[in-house]
Amino acid sequence: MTAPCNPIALKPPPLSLQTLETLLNRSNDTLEQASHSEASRRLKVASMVYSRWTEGGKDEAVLAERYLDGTIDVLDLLLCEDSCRTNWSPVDHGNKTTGPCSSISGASTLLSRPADRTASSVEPDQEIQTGVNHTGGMRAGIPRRSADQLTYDDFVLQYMAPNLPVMIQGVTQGWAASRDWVDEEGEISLSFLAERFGNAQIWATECTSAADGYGGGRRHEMSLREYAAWWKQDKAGLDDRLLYLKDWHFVNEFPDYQAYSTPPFFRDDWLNDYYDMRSGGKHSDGWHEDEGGRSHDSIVNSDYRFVYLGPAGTKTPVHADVLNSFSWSVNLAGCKLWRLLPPQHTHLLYDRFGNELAPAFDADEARPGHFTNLAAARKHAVEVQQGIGEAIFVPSGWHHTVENLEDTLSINHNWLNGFNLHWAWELLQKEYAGASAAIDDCRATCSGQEFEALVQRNMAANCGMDFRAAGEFVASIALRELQLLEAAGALSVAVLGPDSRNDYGHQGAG
Ligand SMILES: O=C(O)CCC(=O)C(=O)O
Repeated sequence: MTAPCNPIALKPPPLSLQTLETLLNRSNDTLEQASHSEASRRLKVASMVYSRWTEGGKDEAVLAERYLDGTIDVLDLLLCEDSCRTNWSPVDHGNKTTGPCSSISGASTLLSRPADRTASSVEPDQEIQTGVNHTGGMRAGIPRRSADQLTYDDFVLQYMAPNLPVMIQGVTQGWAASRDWVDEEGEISLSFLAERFGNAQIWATECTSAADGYGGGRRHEMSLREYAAWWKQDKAGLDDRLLYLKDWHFVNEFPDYQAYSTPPFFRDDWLNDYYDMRSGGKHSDGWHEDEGGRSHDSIVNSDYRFVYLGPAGTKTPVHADVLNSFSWSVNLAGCKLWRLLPPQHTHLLYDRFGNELAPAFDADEARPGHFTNLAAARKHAVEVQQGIGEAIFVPSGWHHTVENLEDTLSINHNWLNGFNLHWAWELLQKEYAGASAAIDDCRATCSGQEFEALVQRNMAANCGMDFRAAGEFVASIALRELQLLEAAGALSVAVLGPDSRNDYGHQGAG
């Protein structure tokens, strides 16, 4: 069986009227009105952003913080109005199961979430003790749901809108990657990968010791064929290094291969849609020339869709995802241990001066007087094991670590949409302030415009976007939303009022 379709072409399922009503939280609206309100809000924001962008000019100065701040605040208000601020009453999952990795003892137990927490203060499960206690007192488990029993509406209401993690089982049926990249015993088919994609250039990160920052060590550029050769040497005990292949832009590099299809839960993905629109369907090779020669560029020309491949023991250190995006990650082979901390406790991950981010939840073992708040962080964190065919939804701003407990091959995407764009914007503002402060002493030596250009360049290097890219991103998506709504006939003058259409693209709105 061939893979269902290219992940690029797929769209999320439509939300039901009932869910729209819940999101809008307008108890007086009829269902139909709720749907119209949603369409109306989307039209308004699309009109405003598009017309401002195209008629306001593309002068860097117009992209000043306040201008975009206003734009995105309104976008947030219109697209994510109540959903991000409502009190949520998540249902009791009530499905206690064991973790997926049978070869690992003491798999996590799963719990239900408590009801009536706000999105910003919501905590995962109550603390319980399990057989395994990797980092001393860490809570076990996040809800585990079966893909064929979880509706898109439930995913949105229970996890995406309140920004809570979930593990979704059974999402890889029919994937070419599950069939061809893994053998009958469930082991990674390195020979297939090396034969088929051997020339691909990848980055392998050293995870050899704690001195590497627990998985954030030196990076080596090599071909996949070379990486497969290293893997053989490693298994034969002939190479001391532990190398983790990360962030391989597989879809970008092999757009016609159709290795998998994005699970419907994760298809409302403005970030990758934007990069697809930019590339006009043509994918860059993910590389570009710069002053120092060729370097990998996942910022400007590429996308946020990745393949990860690493032997047991490889790790990813503590981080929150790029641009405060959501991520999803699916195991094709192997088992991962995830540890996640809700955003309101992020400060506990920093050293006692608030400067350095701990590389791991147990980094205080090596530096006890330095990372003094990690014991407290562990109390608020959750851990879960992820097995084959399971997709974890990692919410925005949740710092996390990943450890491959077995040889593991996985696919992951980062994504933004109306539910988390406001967090991306918050991050960009912080990055802007940081980048500005870092070169403050240059102000006297260059013009305002030169200074701004420098700040924007550093910002893009640090977090993946400058204000111009952010503006283009929001405007493109707004326009796309508008076109989709128009094509679907979801907009009518009767619903939106006679003036709404005139706003589109022609008058400076707002
Ligand atoms: O699988 C890994 O090692 C890291 C993946 C990750 O951090 C993510 O998907 O957010």
